[in-house]
Amino acid sequence: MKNRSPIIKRYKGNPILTKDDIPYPVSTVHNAGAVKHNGRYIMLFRSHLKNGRSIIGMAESRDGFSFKAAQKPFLTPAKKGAFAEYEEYGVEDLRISPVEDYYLLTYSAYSRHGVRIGLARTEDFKKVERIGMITQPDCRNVVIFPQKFNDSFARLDRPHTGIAPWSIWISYSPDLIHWGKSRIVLKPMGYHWDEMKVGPGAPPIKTPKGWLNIYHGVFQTMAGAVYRLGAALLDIDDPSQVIGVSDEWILEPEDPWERSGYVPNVVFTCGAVPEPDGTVKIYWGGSDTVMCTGVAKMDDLVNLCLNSSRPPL
Ligand code: BMA
Repeated sequence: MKNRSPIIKRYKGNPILTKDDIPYPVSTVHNAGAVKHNGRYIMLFRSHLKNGRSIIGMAESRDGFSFKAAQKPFLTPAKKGAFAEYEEYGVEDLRISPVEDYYLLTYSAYSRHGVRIGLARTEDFKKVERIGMITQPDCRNVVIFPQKFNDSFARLDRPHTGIAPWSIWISYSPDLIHWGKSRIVLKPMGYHWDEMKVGPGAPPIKTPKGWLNIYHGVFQTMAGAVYRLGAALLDIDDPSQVIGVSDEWILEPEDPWERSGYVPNVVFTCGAVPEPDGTVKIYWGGSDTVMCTGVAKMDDLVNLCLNSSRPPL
């Protein structure tokens, strides 16, 4: 067992949330954004409905491990108004960024026009206010930094183009609606575990040595794609600058529910909660089917980025 995830210690009670825990009909529970709000852990998770489209549900916990799902879904596709046209096929993979005294929620919105990112806001996880669609297709995996840089919001995202591999970019905005000054941050590396694509995972976490970015990397095999997690460290004042990227992945599919399910061989994160004791609880979907968690020491992740770095671009 000594080679199992030395960096992230999996919780023994995984999976922590499955479709059997949800009081309304769903066929999966995965890829949850996570945050600690008023001392309670909140997960906003994705569920496939039995028509193959996705909605977002909510679960709460006192300890970050044992979660209870809310009676009703948290966010379902808008039925009317400006958002309806772009959410028709479902809402997925929501991230939660704590900013000042509220939370920004970014989620993939699917429609006949492609996938783009919706931005919403909540203060209490009871009332949600949609703000705008903030990307064109196909730009996904938007995570907003929890603070401004020179009066601008900043985000990492994952645009897609046919002539370069899916990579992580950064953009800035004065008002959360208009985004620009885009720059590339991190690219997949050839013949490496993340060679097919990389995308932002959990919203960046501030550490004394830089912004910790837990991201996903994908490798295409003869048996399909394998999704793993990696770690990168970005400069604290100028997060477009990469200080280091761990050459090794930090988590790969190992448990049975990570190796088989709706989409086999997937660990995919949308949320991580930093703790005052220097650890971080990382939440990930296993095989697009169940939710799992594990604990890492922030210093271990940071040191991996600093001591075994591969070139970012
Ligand atoms: C990505 C997203 C994720 C999913 C992953 C593996 O493209 O759709 O929601 O977890 O694929 O299927």
